[in-house]
Amino acid sequence: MSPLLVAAVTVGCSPFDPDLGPQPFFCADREPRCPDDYVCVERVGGDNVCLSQGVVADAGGDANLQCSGDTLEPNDTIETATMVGIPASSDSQMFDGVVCPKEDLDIYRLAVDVTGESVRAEVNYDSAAGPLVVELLNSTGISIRTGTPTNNNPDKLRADFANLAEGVYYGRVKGMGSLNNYAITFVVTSGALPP
Ligand SMILES: [Ca+2]
Ligand SMILES: [Ca+2]
Repeated sequence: MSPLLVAAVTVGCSPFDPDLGPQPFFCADREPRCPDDYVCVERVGGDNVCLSQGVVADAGGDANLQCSGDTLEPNDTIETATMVGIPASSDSQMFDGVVCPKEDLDIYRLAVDVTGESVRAEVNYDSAAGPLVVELLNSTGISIRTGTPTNNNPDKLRADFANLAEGVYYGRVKGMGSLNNYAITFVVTSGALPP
């Protein structure tokens, strides 16, 4: 085999090259909606496409591109927080979120109805696309717990707080300078938090 042919085969078949190119392609219906290093965005006209993070980051002033794959926006402040309404039939509620743009904050409001209940905010995501931080905040927006990897799994972060006083609390998700999709599940229970 000639050296030229070896080089061509090596480049063409590398399993370690995640670059799928800059052309948009449709997002999946479920998480993860896009491959690593791509983010799902809504285009004017209404379809949702995966774009490379580099393209999205460079498109801040482009009116044709919105970070609106996250239908929960705006939720960047405790005043505009996404409401968590845990159904009576269940102790938990899940949301699909997107950190986009990089400075995005996603804040969720939940209530502890009875002193002594325990709360969990669990984020599942692909940490390889960029780390996320999940926190529980008190009623004034002060962080009272930061999520940590669960069972050494960096893609599953949990912020647990047992025996909280009755009142309003918030969950907050933010990135560390990158865009990412995630799923967040809130648990409010009078019993023990599930393992
Ligand atoms: Ca968001
Ligand atoms: Ca937000």
